[in-house]
Amino acid sequence: MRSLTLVSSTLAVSALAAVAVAVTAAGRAPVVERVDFGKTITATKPAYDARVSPATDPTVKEFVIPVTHDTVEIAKGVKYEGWTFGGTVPGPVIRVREGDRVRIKVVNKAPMPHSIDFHSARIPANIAYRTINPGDTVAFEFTAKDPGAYMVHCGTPPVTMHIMQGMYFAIIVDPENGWGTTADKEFVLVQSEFYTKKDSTSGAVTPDWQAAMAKTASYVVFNGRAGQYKETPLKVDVGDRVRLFVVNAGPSFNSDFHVVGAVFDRVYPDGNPRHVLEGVQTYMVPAGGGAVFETVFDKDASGEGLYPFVTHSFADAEKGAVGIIQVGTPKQHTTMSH
Ligand SMILES: [Cu+2]
Repeated sequence: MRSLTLVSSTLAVSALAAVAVAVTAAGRAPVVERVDFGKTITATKPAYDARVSPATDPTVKEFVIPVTHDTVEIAKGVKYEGWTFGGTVPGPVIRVREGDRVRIKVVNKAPMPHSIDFHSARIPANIAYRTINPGDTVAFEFTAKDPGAYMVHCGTPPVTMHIMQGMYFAIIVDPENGWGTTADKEFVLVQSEFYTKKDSTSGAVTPDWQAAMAKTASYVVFNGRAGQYKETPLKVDVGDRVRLFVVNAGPSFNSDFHVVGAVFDRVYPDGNPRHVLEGVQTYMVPAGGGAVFETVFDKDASGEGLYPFVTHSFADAEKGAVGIIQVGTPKQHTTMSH
């Protein structure tokens, strides 16, 4: 009887609490959006989906991010045992607005310790970015105070290894008052390097630590796979203003980002509109940095056609850091120089 009373009291308290929440929700309380990246998986076939949706209205955004060890394809037909956020390399894109409260919960489903480091957060690193043991979780929150295109990565030593294994993704913080222009198409491109060797007996492609320390990359890629956007171009229409969020995960190279046949009418270093540059051919994104690039594929200028995007450090482009923006439906596909 006594325990029954206790249960009833608890239920009563719960009911009151539920009402309180309902009243608050009807007032000015922010609506909370929750995304579980264990369930919402970024498409990687035929290519990592580089398109990015606008930020949603809720001012509190919660993200659950599983850490897993998964097989990924880093070049055509090259399978690799990667370490991931959300099962893909890069991990999922997070997009919020300046001023949003961002709640992060990372669940380590991998067999070894990992961690997470948000470049967009101002937060004590020893608490938020602490080691997460297998089966453990870490949860923290921050207010996205600084607009930009940021890197997120695992910071567990040796960090070079955790990044070259695939543990990174982009977070976009939209400026409170928007970007000042209206983009017709928006894409995220994360540049990174893989350092690999082939096991002589099994034939498996495995990490090459010596190559990583010597900075002799096997592949330099956009969005986790060498050359994928040559086969599956980013498609836009004639007249479109295109906004590219470029994040460079490294672990060690710069990205000298350039679009062949276009000039950027705006570049925002770090993705902050207060930094605006105008009329830019190539802009360097450092390892661990990001930038926002805009150009318009005008009818009487850079209209219908194919426009390769590259790192203009061309030895790196040769290793896979090249893709194509297809504007309209051009007839000729085979005679480009890049
Ligand atoms: Cu890690």
